[in-house]
Amino acid sequence: MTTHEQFMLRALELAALGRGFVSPNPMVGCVIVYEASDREPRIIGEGWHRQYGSWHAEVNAVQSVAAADDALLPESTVYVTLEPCSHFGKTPPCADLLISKRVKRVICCNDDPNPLVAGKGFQKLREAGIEVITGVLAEQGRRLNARFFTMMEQQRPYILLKWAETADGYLAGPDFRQVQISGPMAQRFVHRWRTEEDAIMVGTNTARHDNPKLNVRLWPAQPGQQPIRIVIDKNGTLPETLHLFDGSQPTLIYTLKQPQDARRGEVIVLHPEQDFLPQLLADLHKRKVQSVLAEGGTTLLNSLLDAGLWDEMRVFRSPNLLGGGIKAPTIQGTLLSREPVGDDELWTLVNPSPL
Ligand code: AOF
Ligand code: ZN
Repeated sequence: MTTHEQFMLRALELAALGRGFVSPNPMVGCVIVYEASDREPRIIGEGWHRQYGSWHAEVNAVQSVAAADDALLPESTVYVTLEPCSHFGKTPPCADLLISKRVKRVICCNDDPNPLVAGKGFQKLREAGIEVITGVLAEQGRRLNARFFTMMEQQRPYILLKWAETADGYLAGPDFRQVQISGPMAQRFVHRWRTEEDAIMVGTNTARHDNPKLNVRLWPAQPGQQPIRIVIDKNGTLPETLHLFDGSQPTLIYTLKQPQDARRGEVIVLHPEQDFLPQLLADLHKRKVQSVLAEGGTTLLNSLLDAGLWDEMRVFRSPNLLGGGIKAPTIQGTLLSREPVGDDELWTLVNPSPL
């Protein structure tokens, strides 16, 4: 591993501390390294984007530099996981800050795909005489911000499919009979994931037969970390008494027919003559929903798989047998990891070719 990669790895580590707090912004980390010619490089500042709407990583890193080290900035390299911004958003441009501090060099993983930035940050820095290197640990940077890149490049949220299946490949009993397939540890994992994504989605059968609450209970959720609930109810026939319609969390109901009942939630009526899922995803994009965890059932999961509208798959495989029932979707994609979670095994795969 090169020196650049080592410092960038630290910046990526810092960036990840923003997980669950910065969406729809990217997670960004920054490390400032002073390089005296006769000594080992030394970190003099670190920071990350901690909260949506708040200071960017570069600002926090510059702020963290001790007053005594301020004079070292013109001989320092700034490692930042994403191209410094060039626009006036919720905060002034980070590129301007780095220019005003007269840093020597800026090294990044990725260019910012946000059309407001998209190369203009680098251009500003270069025009000010600052050396710019990009593409260091680019893969890791894209993976870390897969949600942000998907939103910016594909104009839709990042889609995670999640299910639990038995060793013989079933995810529910016959007639949608609900059976607990994965163990308690796996359930805690799912609740943590709910804090990490913007929204959770279920299809009509799951809403009707499981009556899920789709909130975070088995993991400590910070304020603002309860996800939006999304339910598909094409015919508008789900009972208004479902937990999903209790008004306890923001809930989006996608339908083709305005339901005539007292359910609580925002109803979005889509056009019947156009494909349902692309319309739903376009609407979520408009709402700046950056990621969706699809938790079932098979109809929804298979529709997303068939349309190629998925990015990541997380499957708990339990050692138990069911002997019959509803078949789980086919596991596919590039395997990232297989790890034991309690008695289950968690398979994580990514779509090698999102549309
Ligand atoms: C950076 N450093 O740490 C982050 C950046 O609304 P704002 O002002 O917070 O701007 C959000 C946009 O800024 C976001 O879409 C992305 O393009 C960039 N995020 N840029 O230089 C950071 N979080
Ligand atoms: Zn910025």
